[in-house]
Amino acid sequence: MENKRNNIKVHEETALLVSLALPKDEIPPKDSLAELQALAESAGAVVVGRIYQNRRRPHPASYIGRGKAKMIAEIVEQQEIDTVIFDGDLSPAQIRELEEIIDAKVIDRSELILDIFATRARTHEARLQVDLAQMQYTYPRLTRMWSHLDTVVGASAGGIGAVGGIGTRGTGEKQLEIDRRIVQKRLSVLRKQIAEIDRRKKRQVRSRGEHFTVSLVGYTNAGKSTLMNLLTNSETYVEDQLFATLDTKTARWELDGDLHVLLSDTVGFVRDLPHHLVASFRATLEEAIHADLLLHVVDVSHPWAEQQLRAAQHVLNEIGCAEKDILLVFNKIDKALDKSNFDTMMTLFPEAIGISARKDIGIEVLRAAVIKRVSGEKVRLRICCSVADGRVSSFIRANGTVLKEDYSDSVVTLEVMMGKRQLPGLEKLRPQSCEIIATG
Ligand SMILES: Nc1nc2c(ncn2[C@@H]2O[C@H](COP(=O)(O)OP(=O)(O)OP(=O)(O)O)[C@@H](O)[C@H]2O)c(=O)[nH]1
Ligand SMILES: [Mg+2]
Repeated sequence: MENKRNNIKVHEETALLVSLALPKDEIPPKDSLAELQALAESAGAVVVGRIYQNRRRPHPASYIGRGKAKMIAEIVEQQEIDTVIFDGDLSPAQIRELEEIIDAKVIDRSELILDIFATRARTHEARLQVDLAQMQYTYPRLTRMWSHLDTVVGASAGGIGAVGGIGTRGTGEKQLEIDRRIVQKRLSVLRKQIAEIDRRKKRQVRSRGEHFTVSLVGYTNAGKSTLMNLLTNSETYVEDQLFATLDTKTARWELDGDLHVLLSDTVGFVRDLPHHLVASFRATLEEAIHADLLLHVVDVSHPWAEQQLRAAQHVLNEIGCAEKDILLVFNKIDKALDKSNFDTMMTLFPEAIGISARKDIGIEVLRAAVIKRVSGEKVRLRICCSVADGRVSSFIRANGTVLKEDYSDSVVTLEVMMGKRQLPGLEKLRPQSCEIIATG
């Protein structure tokens, strides 16, 4: 039997989507399937149909009921469908059972996401991370494939004829052991390479120590790259497609006068992101983990904006960003047609800043909020410097508000309101004296 899982080529594939409606579902299956369809299309598949089944819980052996599986098998045969994608996580045993009934490749949502990452990963680093995630995820399933090989080899040993060819001869068990060892070895090589990248990335992030760093995070397709492009005049890939961005990009965002931050665009999050993928994308997410401030971008025009926001929060918690300073940014307000949905979101999250990255709306409010975070708590300072010292006075004028100035001989005494975080920058310029006279 040809093993269809060996060669996952999603391009130009026809796909049938299957969803199980369970009582505990947070999102109705219709909407969950709409997302699965967007994911499948992102992977290059052509979706030819959707099938639902209501059940109290998944069937332990075949996920959906056997009768439904047989019905799917008929549709697959009639319409020559290549792939059946299940909107949930299937166990290796369930996949085996389903592939016995249905003559098509059977994959689940996690595998589909892994596949998108595999086709989209451009840099060496992203490829390694996807490789590792795929190997870890498919490992239990590979064991299943090999147990199938086992029986073939076992049969050949029993005299039916040599079936497997080079590499599959010998006892099945030995073969299984050898293949397991190959996978283990590859996994350990990948882990080492990724650990090295991790270290390099950490050094890189540390070297940005004196810059204030801001990361764009949020659900896939929320508009992070569009916002990045608008703020930094760069040209990051923007597409109405899930997981358009897989690699981190960093650029300078000029805030005001001398004030700037380093802004990073990151990979988007999705509901139930495969766990291995989160783990191996830690290096890519390193920017987010170490950023001084996160801008959590939400597509507020989306009917499931709140669920997407919470799913992204869940991933942020998982990568250790729960305690971070996070600004909520509600994007696509130009499109938020469902006013009641938008109003509910604003009631739930009154601190959120509404913007449109595409139409350049609300950016000044966002900029002001970021400036406030960068500058930190305001302090009132008394600074003395030489009148001839142009560097000190231009720093003060760029980063603070001058309240009073007194000139006597060649010395100027200024009273200034300035963000606390600007103090180290000021001290580096060595004014004659600088004291805090009030805070807040
Ligand atoms: N109407 C409207 N569309 C927007 C806005 N911002 C982004 N979009 C569109 O939303 C889609 C996704 O935008 P991206 O910037 O690629 O989203 P992303 O968050 O970077 O997505 P991933 O990289 O896939 O995680 C594109 O078609 C954008 O043109 C906006 O303010 N209004
Ligand atoms: Mg993007």
